Amino acid sequence: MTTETKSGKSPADRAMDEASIAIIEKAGRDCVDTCFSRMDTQANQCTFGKKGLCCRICHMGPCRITPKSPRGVCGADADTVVARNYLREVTGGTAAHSDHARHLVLLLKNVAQGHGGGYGIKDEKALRYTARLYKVEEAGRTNEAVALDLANLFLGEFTSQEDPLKTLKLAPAKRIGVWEKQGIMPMGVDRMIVEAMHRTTMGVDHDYKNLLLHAFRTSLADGWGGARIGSMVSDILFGTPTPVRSAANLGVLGEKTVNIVVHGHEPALSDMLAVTVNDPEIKAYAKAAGAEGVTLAGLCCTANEILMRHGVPIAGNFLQQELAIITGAVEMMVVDVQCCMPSLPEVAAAYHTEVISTADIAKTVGAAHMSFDEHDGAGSAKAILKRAIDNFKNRDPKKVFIPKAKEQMVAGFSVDAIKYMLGGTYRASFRPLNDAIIAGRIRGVVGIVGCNNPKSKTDEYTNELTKELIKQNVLVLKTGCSAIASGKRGWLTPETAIQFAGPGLREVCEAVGIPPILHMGSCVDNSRLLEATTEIVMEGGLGDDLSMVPAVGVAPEWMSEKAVAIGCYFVASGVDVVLGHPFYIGGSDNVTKFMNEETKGLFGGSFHVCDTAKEAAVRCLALLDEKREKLGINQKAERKLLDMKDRRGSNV
Ligand code: SF4
Ligand code: MSK
Repeated sequence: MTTETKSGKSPADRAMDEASIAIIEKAGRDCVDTCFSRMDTQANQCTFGKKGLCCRICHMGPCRITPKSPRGVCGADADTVVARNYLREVTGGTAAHSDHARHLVLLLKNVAQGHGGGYGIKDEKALRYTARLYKVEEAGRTNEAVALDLANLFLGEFTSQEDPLKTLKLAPAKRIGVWEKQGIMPMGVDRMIVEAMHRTTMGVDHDYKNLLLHAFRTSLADGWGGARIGSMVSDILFGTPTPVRSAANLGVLGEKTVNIVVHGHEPALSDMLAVTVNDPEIKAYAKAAGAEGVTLAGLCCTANEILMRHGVPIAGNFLQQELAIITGAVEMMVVDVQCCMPSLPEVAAAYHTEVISTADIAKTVGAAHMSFDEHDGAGSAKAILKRAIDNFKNRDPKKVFIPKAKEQMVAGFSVDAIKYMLGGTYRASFRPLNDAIIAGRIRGVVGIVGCNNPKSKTDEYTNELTKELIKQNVLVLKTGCSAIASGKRGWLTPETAIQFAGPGLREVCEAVGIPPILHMGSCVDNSRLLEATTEIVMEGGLGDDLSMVPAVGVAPEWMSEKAVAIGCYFVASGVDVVLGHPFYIGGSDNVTKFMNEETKGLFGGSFHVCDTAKEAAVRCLALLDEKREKLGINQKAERKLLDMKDRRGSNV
């Protein structure tokens, strides 16, 4: 039984977009529970949990820290308990991104050894460029030989016990110096994760600062390790994204086609589905089943991966996963890993939708499991597509309502693509962007990333902040569900958002033909934001470290442990991060002070919590202006020709 009205909130209070509002209303009529109604039944969420003050690390507890009982049974105080809980969150997020990346590295190794099961090296240029970054010999060698060396090197990034990650060397030299000085150079990803779990078990690390420094070290193993490797290997295997037109929101589902929605994060299966869906055999199979064809659409970051490489349309972001099923028009939802709600089979039971899990590490009660065999990717993809087509006959037209909402969008702005857009084939570089920032036409760059969360109105904060920032001549880079929020709003085409952009930003965007809001990928691709900031440093004229660039990160409506890890690696990289709601650290003043103030002195960036989009916009602009002031470019300057010394600006 639905509880949509228990909190007194109407569907229009839950989401910004008409499609979501209409389907939340339909959920009420169909008596189907969603995360929105369950948010109401969870109304009084645990205040100890929110403050990070509940410890269940050993079985003398669980202990709750209060003014009357300021220490757990073992003697742990609020600082220790809060810091330990926090480090475990960062570890969870790092593990998620990194396991995703490891999976792709193993696929690359299989491809290199000749048993790639239909996968191959799609982007030779990316392979050879990446090999050169890591000083892997590539000239005169076959793609397979280079790929094997690279895959083995990447596997070493997970297992290295004593040596720091090689991927850290992709950062500016000055930043590496900061990490060395603060003692947070991470060794192998796996070692960092194991060490974090060891440190936080009962009776080990009790010093909150020591615990938090390891949180930053672990997060670097994510952003400058697992996540960065994940993006690089994806580009090699599936192609480096280039701008591509597509559409977003539930209106992408077809009335007369078989609708298959892929959801999760890993691109291996979804990429194969995106290719196989065009196989004449599948098209004929769909026709024979009485459908006009097959519509493949995506949700969350799996969506972003195949959107950027194949132009596959987006059905929605995180909070629309249940809503897609409630349209009654989805034959199959294929899930892999991360952000897939365990409620999906229960929602699907009210319709004809089949939920299919595909990763052996991620099963859900009520979902059918079709283990994805990477050694026969095309075969697995075909079996999944045919099963979905077989289900078309079970669609009940009386239960179907597909909202019209569908906005056009352009995505696929990898760092390479941005360079090309800015400078053209022969002069691809970030120079025009740096010059525009120096001249004040662009005030700075803000990366808006992360999820949505039923605690607040879906996409509202993200979209309001985005609009305000582009008005103020800030170039906005986006990933994950936040990027999809802009797509659903219709703001990801060069023609649309430009009408809100300030004059300087508009001039630059019109000159190079880019939108003022750039969709840069999935949540693993937040590493692309660090890559872009590094390119700005290397181009010269805006300081010799990431902390000097007028750049800020924002996670407005975040919900995942992965967002906690991402925030940490941005701050450890010297980039200030604005959060739309705080971490679970409010139970310790010392931890809060460390995270929100002391990190600035250690890394050059810190966390800021802003409850509203308006407040966040003001804070972002102040942070950008502070950086501009330090660089001496806060006055609108005449265009300055830079000499070679200026241009180098970096020790990379
Ligand atoms: Fe309680 Fe200490 Fe055990 Fe935590 S580790 S549950 S604070 S006794
Ligand atoms: S999917 S981590 S809800 S961005 Fe990457 Fe979206 Fe957040 Fe999942």
